[in-house]
Amino acid sequence: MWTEPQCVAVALVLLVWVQFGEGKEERGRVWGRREDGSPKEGGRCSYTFIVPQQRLTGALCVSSRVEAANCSELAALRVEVGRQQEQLGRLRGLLEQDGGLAAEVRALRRESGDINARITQIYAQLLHDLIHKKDHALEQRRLESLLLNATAQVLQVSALNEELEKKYEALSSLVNNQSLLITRLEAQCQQTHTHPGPPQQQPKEPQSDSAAPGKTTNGIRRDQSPSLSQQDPPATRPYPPTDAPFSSYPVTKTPGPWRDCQHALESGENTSGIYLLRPLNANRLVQAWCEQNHAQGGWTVIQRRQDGSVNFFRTWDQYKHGFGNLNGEYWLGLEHLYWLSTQAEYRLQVALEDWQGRHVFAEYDRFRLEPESDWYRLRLGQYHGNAGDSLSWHNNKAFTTLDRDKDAYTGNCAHYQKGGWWYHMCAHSNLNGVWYRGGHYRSRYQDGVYWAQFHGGSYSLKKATMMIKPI
Ligand SMILES: [Ca+2]
Repeated sequence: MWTEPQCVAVALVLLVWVQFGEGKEERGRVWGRREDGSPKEGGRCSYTFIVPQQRLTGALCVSSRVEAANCSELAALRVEVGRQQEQLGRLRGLLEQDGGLAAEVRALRRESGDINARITQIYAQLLHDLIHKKDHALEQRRLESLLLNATAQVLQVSALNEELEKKYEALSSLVNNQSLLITRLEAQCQQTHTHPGPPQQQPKEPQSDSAAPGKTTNGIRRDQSPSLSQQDPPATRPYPPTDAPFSSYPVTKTPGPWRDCQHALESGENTSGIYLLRPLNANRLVQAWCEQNHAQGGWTVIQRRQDGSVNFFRTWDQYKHGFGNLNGEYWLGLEHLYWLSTQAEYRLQVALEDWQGRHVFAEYDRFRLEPESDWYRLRLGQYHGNAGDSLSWHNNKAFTTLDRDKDAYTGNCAHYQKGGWWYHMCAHSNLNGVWYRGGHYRSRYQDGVYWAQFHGGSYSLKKATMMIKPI
């Protein structure tokens, strides 16, 4: 059992613990100690100390002799308290520093927030620009699509225009032929009923024809071969009819058909005019103009330009079968040319006339065409003449028309030069171009009737004739 002084000491210590348990600085007094901590027998000792909470936990032993406690312990306690106050001061300093750091962190956070807001704004701007560019690309694609559609429509209209032009030309040719036929019929009627003289524009009609006026009709079949006519009615003739674009202008000679104009000449037909021909091995008839008075005669005219009355901007099929008017401008036809030029060896003469009346010619000692399977490729011999050689460059070249491109150029030469020819890339000559009046012409393309060695490519000739004759 504790004695009374022991109980008092315990109560005193507990009181101190209760009052200073929170670690606060307090002052108190203990009986038996002086103010400076030195022992004072029978008196009281004042003290100053801090009692940390942790230091007062656990069992507490107090000496039963309070009076025996000396002030040296109190001084040690004071030193300890002073040391702890210093630590507390340092801690306060650190706390103030922490407060400064916290303010700095808050400022940094605000700044970071501003930067984030700015980044969000820039991102939104970039997104907007991106969407705008995408819209621009879509608009561009839409415009391109519109342009393509417009181009396709232009091409369609162009094709339609070409088709209409072809129909117009065919109708014009038909009307022209009809007019010639009417004129011829009127002349023949006048000759039969009033004037027994030679017919108008009929070059040296043979006596046999004038002696039998009833037979001089416009029917080419009746004119060409009376014997055939007597044996077979026209509808059952073994020969196919000639091509539609040609006129039914009556042939000037009664016998025939001939292999070519040289054959007709050798048969005594020495008058220039329209003759009916049938090449060897060819089951076809063809009408052609025979030039029997030029350069010893016997020339079969295969092409002629003289007044621009016929459009030569034609299709492959038309160039194949021929077109135009036999007594004017015409193209004999590639298929006929092929059959004619392969039955014997031929030479070609190109006769040209400019707008000052100057005549020149170019002659090639061989002329032949390959069949259609080889695009009527041109085979030429040696040149001589005074026009200049503007066709040898086209030797061994295929024929090209606006609808069949066989030339070496990336585009279609016939499209630019407006006529079929044996184009290379493209031409030193083109006698099937546009007939311009007056010589020098202005055009976007070199599309006149020209022979480069004679007046160059921008001079459209007044007259051009291509004709062949056996060697
Ligand atoms: Ca081409």
